[in-house]
Amino acid sequence: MDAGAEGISAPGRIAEPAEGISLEELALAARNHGLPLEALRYDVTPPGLHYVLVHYDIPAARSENWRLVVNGRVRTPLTLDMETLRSFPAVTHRVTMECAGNGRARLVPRPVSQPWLVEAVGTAEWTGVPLRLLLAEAGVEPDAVEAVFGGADHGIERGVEQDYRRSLPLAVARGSDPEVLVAYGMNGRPLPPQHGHPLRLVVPGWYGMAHVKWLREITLTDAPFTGFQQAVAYRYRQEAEDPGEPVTRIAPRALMVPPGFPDFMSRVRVVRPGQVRLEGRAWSGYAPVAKVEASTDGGQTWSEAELAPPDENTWAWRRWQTSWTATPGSHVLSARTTDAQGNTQPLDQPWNRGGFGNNLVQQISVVCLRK
Ligand SMILES: Nc1nc2c(c(=O)[nH]1)N[C@H]1C(S)=C(S)[C@@H](COP(=O)(O)O)O[C@H]1N2
Ligand SMILES: [Mo]
Repeated sequence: MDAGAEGISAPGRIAEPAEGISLEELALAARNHGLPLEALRYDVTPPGLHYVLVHYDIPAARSENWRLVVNGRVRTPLTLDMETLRSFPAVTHRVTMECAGNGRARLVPRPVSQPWLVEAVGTAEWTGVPLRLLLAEAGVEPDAVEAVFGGADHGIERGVEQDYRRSLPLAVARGSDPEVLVAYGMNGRPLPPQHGHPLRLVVPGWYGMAHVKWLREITLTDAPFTGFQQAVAYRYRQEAEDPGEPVTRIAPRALMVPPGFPDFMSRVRVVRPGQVRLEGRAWSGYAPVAKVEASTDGGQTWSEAELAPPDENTWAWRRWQTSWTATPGSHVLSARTTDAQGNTQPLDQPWNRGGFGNNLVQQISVVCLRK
């Protein structure tokens, strides 16, 4: 089987590197949407502006008759309704979520899939039950190695008919930092349909594919899960035959709010001469952000930006800012981040067949007017 691509559901379709965008990809892109980059200004992404990625259809789901089943290698299988889930101690975590395919549209050759530029990101306050509490309630058997999460959505992906399913190693599922949530709330409200109503998984620090929406089954297994979204899709591969490495945590990225105002068709940014405030957000799924640098000369020279002090939201993006004196002419602006483990962003594309984890430094073309 071929390396993973997201959301192409035509039977038998093979994700081959491509040049142009197909009508099928346009139809897929029309269902899903990114964060308008000006919304990087908000600590928590306002309703409707968080990116959305759905492989198949949003399933019919009503919270009144929703049940979450916990089964497999457990002492006591559970069937939990929403009221019972709400009776567990609730926690809220602010989490930045990013699609593993973010940045894919810039790859050459470009993998056939949802053509994200850099906008597949958002930050929300997720409320729910720590997964470790549900696992403790069910009593995990000593031979369990993974938890498999099943969503209620259904479709065909490259010839394979399936429900959306992903797994986590038991140590991650039971972890307390990051603490995995079975979430029923987003920004203080019930989950909206497109974000998994009434229940989803939230795995702070991990790329979006791990955060299973419309969650209805958690199965503890004594062997690693080999389903499509785990073993076929979402692997870093160079060659189709290559088993690849699993896509897991979010690689560091800084994004800048595009300064000035846009030219409608070229999307070039236009500014006036003088002081221009450059600001944005930076995050990493490995460790806290340690620094952000900005460049206003196409990446030749870099200077350190001012970074907001760390707070309790370890898995949420951090604000940064700096200032630039714009002079008439064309400029290329960039920002890049480095996390506390020393992970940073490349200046050359990290290509792989699925187009995952492309955290290439952002480049924004700006034209500064004469006055
Ligand atoms: N059940 C289910 N869960 C899913 C998906 C899906 O198609 N079905 N898409 C995944 C992917 S690839 C991403 S990037 C995130 C997107 O979450 P959001 O739409 O809430 O931003 O959900 C993940 N969870
Ligand atoms: Mo994704």
